[in-house]
Amino acid sequence: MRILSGIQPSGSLHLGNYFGMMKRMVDYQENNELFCFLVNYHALTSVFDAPFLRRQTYEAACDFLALGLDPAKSVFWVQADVPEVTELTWLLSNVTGVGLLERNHSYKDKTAKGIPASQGLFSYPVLMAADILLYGAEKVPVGKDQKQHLEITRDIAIRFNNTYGDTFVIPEPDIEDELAVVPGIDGQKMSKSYGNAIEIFTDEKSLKKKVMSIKTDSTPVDQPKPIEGNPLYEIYALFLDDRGKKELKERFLTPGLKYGDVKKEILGVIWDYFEPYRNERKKLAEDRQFVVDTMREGARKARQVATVYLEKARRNVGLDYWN
Ligand code: AQP
Repeated sequence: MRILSGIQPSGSLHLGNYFGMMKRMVDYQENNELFCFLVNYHALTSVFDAPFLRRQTYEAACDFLALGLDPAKSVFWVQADVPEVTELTWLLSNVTGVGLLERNHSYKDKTAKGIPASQGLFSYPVLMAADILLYGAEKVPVGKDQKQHLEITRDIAIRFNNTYGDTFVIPEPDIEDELAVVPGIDGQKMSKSYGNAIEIFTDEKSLKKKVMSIKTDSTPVDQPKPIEGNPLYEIYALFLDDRGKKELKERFLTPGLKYGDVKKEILGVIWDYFEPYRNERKKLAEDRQFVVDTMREGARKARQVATVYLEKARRNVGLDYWN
């Protein structure tokens, strides 16, 4: 099956990105045709600092490679290295109702948080639709925050196919309920831009500071602790199998549990979990040429698929005028 997903290089990648999308992508590469990319055109909707974006694009490439994305088993590239996606965005724009975009929650949330209400931000889902349709993706692993964007992609693809004839594969979202929304240290959705994220590759001191500030409720020590909506439980559970989760639940429900002790455990769990990846990450950061060559080769492979779909779309809308 062809599986595709992307991530914005708009800041340091965090546990929400990892469990919501990155880890699942790495797992999928074993038995599927995996397409994975860094969506830097999308990042332009909220990042206006060129050196920062440049740096983060490189950092995100190192992160993904260190976490196990294997360029020999997948196609891994940077979105702007295949600029055909912007042409497809234009073709799709003409079958995208303004009402569809006006109902987009993410646009409303982002502008409410102070991100400028630009035309780029408004049409973010059309660029995302182009990303997905340009590669014929059948399945798209994402966190729950992207559910509506996927529905918009499907609407646009269906409208295009109905207008111009069968052109695009209609993709299915792949959202895992348990990992749908990883909470940040304040209990809200963990996000790069909300200052509530626990970064994957951070130093031990910063990690400690973040973990120690995970929001807790004021349940007395001698009372059972809540599970649902408790960021401490939810973050810890990310690292556990079913049996571990069951035991953790019992500990939370047994009076006497001290949140301070749980935080120390979580710190150790996160630090140990990423230990091998940290070592790999260090090696990659010292071999820039390898990373650059890998990403260029990924873009070459991605482009081969992209041009086939773009040509088909151009033909079907009537842009093949010299033939
Ligand atoms: N908290 C989360 N829980 C589960 N999944 C999440 N994802 C992000 N946050 C969580 C998933 O990570 C993938 C990549 O996200 P993105 O970088 O393209 O954009 P985003 O969803 O907007 O991520 P952020 O961190 O929240 O970025 P900002 O703050 O820049 O908007 C997606 O599959 C997403 O669902």
